[in-house]
Amino acid sequence: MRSRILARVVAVTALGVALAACNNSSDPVGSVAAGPATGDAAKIQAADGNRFTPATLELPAGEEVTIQITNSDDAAHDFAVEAAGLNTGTIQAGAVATATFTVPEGTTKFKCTFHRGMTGTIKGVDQAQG
Ligand SMILES: [Cu+2]
Repeated sequence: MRSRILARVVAVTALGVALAACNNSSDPVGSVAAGPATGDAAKIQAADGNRFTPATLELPAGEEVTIQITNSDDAAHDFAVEAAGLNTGTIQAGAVATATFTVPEGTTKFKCTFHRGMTGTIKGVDQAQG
C-alpha cells in the first residue's frame, strides 16, 4: 500500500518535470519590445513547424533596423540575435515583438532559443552596392 502511494508520488513528480521542460520561456534582453513596430520594420514570422519565414533577411549594413516578429504559430517562440545581445523574450502564440539593432556587415545568425534548428540569417548588405 505504502509503495503504491510512493509510486504515484514519483509519477506525479516526473510529470511535473516533463511539463516544466515544455514550458519554454525566456526574458527580454537588449533593445526589444512587446507589440508591433511603431515605424518601419522588417517583418518576419515565427511559423508552424518551428521555422522563421522568411529565414533570410537582407538588411542595410550599418543602419539601425527594427525587425518585427509575429508569432503565427500556436506555440511560443522567441527571437534572439546572440551576436547583438538581443532576445525578444517569449513571444506567445499570436503575439508580436520587435528587436532593434544596427545591422552588421555580412552574415548574422538569429534563432529561437526554444527550438533547436529554428534559425535564420540576416545578410548585412553594403548600401554602396547596387
Ligand atoms: Cu521556437
